[in-house]
Amino acid sequence: MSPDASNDSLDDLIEDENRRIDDAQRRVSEAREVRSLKAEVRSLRESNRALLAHIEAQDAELEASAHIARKRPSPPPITPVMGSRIPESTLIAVASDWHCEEIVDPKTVQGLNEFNPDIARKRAAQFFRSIQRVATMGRGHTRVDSLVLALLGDFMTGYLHDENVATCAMPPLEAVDFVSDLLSSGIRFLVEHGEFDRIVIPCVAGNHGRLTKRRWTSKEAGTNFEHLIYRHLARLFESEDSVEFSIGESVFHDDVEVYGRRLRFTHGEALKFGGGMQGFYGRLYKLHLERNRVRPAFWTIAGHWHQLRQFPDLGMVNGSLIGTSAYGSQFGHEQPQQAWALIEKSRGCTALGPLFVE
Ligand SMILES: [Mn+2]
Repeated sequence: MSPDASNDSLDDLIEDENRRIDDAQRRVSEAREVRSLKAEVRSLRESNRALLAHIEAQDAELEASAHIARKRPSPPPITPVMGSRIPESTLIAVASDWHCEEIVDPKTVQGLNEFNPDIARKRAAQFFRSIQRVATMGRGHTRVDSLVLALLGDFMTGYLHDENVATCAMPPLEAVDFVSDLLSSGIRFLVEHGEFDRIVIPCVAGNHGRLTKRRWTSKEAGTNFEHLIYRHLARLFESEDSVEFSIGESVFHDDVEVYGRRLRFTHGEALKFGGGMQGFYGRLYKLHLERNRVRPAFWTIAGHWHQLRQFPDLGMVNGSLIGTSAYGSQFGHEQPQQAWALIEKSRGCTALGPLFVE
């Protein structure tokens, strides 16, 4: 072996040895790294567990405070109003368009109605009973010591149209007597059973009781049978302290004031149909505004149209006692009914509705 050759193999040996040393060193450092990584993972797992436990504790706390927020303090108890703090109201009842002596044959109105003096007597009695029922209902929430019973005309049919000679069960003077009886027994019933301190009765005549071909508006009191009925009733109840008649001699009567609110009463022919689709609200509103220029009123209350319409901000149009008749059926059908309303001292109108007569 030449010296060169032996040097070469020595070099190789050294090189191999160095490589082994390097390998060993690398494995040692790798092992160290693995150990340190494992330690890191352990520590991260530990802190993760701690964080999860912390979140869980916070969730429980949040839930508890939300529960407290939901639990509001309970509202104070509602106590009943005592004695003088109960509000005071006046009941308004409207009677008109009874046509007491007229006969309605069911055949002439598709069987929708039947009317004759006997039915008139029953419906009139029911009208007054309904006033008592509504007063009792109102007294559940307000004091009702006063009644305004408006008599707005057409209690009789008379011989106004030629055909009325055939459709009336009795001539006009007998009708005057009949109507007087129905109204006086009703007012007597209210005096005895209505529990009112005051019964104020404003009266206006209808178009049917007139003796003249057209209404003599300047001589109403002397040319309309219904004025005779009202004056007769006023004399009958003269000694009754709770009953006050107020008989106007104009077709408009607006002298009844309820807690400072003036009520205007009229039979209602002045509610002219102005065309279009305005309905009764528009017709009544127009009349109300026109009359308010002369003498302001809170409400305008009318009859004549045999159709009950009630407007808390404006007034009322009354229904009828006769119900649908052959003449009236050209305007539509409505069950016999009259109107009532409650006017509360501080609030104005608080309730209104129909007085059923059947
Ligand atoms: Mn009329």
